[in-house]
Amino acid sequence: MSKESKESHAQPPIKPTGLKQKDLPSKGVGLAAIGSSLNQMRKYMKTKDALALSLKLNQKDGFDCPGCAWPDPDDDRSKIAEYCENGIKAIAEEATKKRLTKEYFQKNSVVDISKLSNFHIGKLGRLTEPMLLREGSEHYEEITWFDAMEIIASELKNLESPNDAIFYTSGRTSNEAAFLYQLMVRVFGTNNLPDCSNMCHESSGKGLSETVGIGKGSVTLPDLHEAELIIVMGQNPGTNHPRMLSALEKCKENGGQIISVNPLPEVGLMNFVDPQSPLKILQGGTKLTDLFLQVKVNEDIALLKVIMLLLLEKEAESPGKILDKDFIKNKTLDYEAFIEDLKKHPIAELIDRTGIDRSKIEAAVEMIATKKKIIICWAMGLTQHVNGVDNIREVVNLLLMKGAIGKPGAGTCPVRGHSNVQGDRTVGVWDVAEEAFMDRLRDHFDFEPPRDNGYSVIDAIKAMHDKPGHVFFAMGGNFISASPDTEYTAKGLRNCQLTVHVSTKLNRSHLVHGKRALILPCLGRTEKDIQEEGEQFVSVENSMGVVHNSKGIIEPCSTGLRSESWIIAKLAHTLFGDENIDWMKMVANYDNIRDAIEATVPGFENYNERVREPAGFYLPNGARDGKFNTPSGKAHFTINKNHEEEVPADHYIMMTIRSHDQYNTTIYGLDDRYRGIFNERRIVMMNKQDMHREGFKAKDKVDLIGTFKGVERIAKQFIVVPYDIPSGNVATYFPEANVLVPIDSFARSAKTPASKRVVIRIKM
Ligand SMILES: Nc1nc2c(c(=O)[nH]1)N[C@H]1C(S)=C(S)[C@@H](COP(=O)(O)OP(=O)(O)OC[C@H]3O[C@@H](n4cnc5c(=O)[nH]c(N)nc54)[C@H](O)[C@@H]3O)O[C@H]1N2
Ligand SMILES: Nc1nc2c(c(=O)[nH]1)N[C@H]1C(S)=C(S)[C@@H](COP(=O)(O)OP(=O)(O)OC[C@H]3O[C@@H](n4cnc5c(=O)[nH]c(N)nc54)[C@H](O)[C@@H]3O)O[C@H]1N2
Ligand SMILES: [Mo]
Repeated sequence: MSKESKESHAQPPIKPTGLKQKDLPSKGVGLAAIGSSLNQMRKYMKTKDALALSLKLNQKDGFDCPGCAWPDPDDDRSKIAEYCENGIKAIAEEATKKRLTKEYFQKNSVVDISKLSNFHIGKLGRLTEPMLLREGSEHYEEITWFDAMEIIASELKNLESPNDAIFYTSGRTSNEAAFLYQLMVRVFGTNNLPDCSNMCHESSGKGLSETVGIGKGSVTLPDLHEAELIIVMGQNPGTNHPRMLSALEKCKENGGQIISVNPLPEVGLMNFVDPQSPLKILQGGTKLTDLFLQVKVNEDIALLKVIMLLLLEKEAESPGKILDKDFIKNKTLDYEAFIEDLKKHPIAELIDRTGIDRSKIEAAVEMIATKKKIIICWAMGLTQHVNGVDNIREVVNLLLMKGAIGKPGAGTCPVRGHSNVQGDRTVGVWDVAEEAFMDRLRDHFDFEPPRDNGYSVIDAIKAMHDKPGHVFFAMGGNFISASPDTEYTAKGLRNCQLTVHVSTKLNRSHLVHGKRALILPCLGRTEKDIQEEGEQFVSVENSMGVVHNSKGIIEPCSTGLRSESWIIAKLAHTLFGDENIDWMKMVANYDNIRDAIEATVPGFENYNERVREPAGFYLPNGARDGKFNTPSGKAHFTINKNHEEEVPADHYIMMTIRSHDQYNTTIYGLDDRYRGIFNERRIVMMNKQDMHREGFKAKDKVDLIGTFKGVERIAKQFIVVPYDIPSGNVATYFPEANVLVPIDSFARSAKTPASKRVVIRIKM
């Protein structure tokens, strides 16, 4: 074996690109953002497509942005689209004019391609035809759809047990494709349905279901507009959910206030210039954050406990004025036990842990004490911790004390990531075999679904790592780069008998493959989808539980593409024929799939009719209406603990975050404009005092070494960037630093990888 082929090629290669650091900009969005997105469109798209798409983005008769899951306004939408810089980048990435054809694969071996950066791989263009990597071959080659289906079906049938197959889903898949997919998987006989949600908001789903009886957020967009106070925790909306800034701005215009809780002063969240308002651009924009609490990484529980203790003190001073005692009495359980535990925590110790001045926390308490309509928004900064579920339950405790859930302007707001990650779960993509849903599938389709829980992402990786011979099938996504512990996961994928990816673009997961590998190119959101009974639309669910339609408008980039739904139906047909289920009829007209969803998933009554309403429809949400669907019928106070693992001397807590120019593992560009970091991704943001203590200068090259449970993991050659980050904490970008996220470090009970708290030391 050559030296080269021993390398795993699973990590992005180390190629310095020339870091430049500038001062932080004073505000987010505005003209620079418009410039940046026009640039992307001009560079990568055909003008005709760019124009057509930008006019239909997030419009009622248009297509759903493949970027984030932020909702569209129910009524008036601005015309140049519900505009967003990063939405435009997502579209430019998908609707690129570049094509990646079989000739490229003939010229370049898998190892050659894996030496390119993720940025470069993404820029190769759209996949155009199914490709096969034969056993022992170094090049992908063209294959027909028919032969591809035969290979997958025969490998699946050869498995000893259906549980040796793993079916991953990323969150761009439509409701229709997701439903058909989970149905095929369950007819095949397994619940091995890991999804990107396992790495994302699983902690939210778990924490919320236990406490308020629904695993989704409770608020709507109008609630944000009318809230008196919004607390944004562990989220960077300026980059990841830019349209959320308009909602925050509306809240401020209506007299609301905003507190943000984050180890970093995220510029987009501090000040905002609405790109749709020329007047506001001239005026310099809106100050969004009223109070910034610069919490140390993973000390949110300590902060919330101080806030709740200080609220108790205030309530004692003015009984009945601060807490909602009626709500607590009538709608909740376990308040006394919760308070008893809370009072055991010494305030001074908690404050010390947070790293925040007492006066600032008191200012926050003052704001919270006097408000009734409070919303707490959060994202990965809270969920990706060993105590991720505890974080969410602690957020709920605070809202329950204030009676701030189940009424207008108040509630929980986990801000989802992928544009249909919430919908995929709603229609059954879940490793958990929920009894009622399995019963409904059985009754409607006349088969016996498997009743054991399947693998989540962590379980799936371990199973592939420990035992050769699995079939790994991915509906979208980039498993090798998104998963924790890159080298460990790579061994798992390489152990597989067959790896299959349904994808729009080439990514590293196609290059870290099983004995055989297939790439199946599919239509993106932006493209027309024509099936036997004519042109189809799909539907998606946004972060606030609104289901609406999305219809592609440009011509598919190649005649070799198929829709995700067609690919699943064809595979299911190849596997099972059409004895119980007429798969090809289901996919001939997506109304048939929606009818099946209506018959098996609660909340989808008259689906086909309501999904054609211009703004879609809201799914039922008990917590929103103040009805808690827990076994007791009440909301639960809970006792939550932080993760108490010691940080050894001279070690740091590292969070892995997104830059402004990426969509998860897709790298749009090399800049992180709002953080003043340009032209380099392999960087580590460090507090200046820590740098001084270590003897590091700006731009020094260091190695990052994880030491979890005595096992060393190394990420080489990161460039030191002095940054406004709490001492003891550092930040790197995902996926470059994923190699350091230990496979065994994940949220208790939710198994979300703890990618926001990785203990490392730093060596020059
Ligand atoms: N343009 C763009 N949009 C996206 C994505 C993208 O990659 N690019 N990804 C999509 C997806 S799948 C998701 S899940 C979302 C992710 O959206 P975010 O969760 O906003 O993304 P991250 O970059 O992971 O940011 C986490 C934030 O939490 C902070 N943080 C880290 N640790 C802690 C902590 O312990 N406590 C607190 N309070 N804060 C902490 C970080 O400083 C950072 O500001 O965005 C979605 N939208
Ligand atoms: N260290 C660290 N790791 C993380 C995170 C973190 O914050 N830190 N975040 C985690 C989170 S929140 C998430 S959600 C996961 C994301 O994990 P994934 O969802 O697996 O990753 P993506 O990068 O979003 O997937 C991008 C690929 O999807 C394919 N694709 C794009 N559009 C479509 C489409 O319409 N159909 C199909 N079939 N394919 C398409 C393209 O081939 C593209 O290369 O990563 C997780 N990993
Ligand atoms: Mo996510």
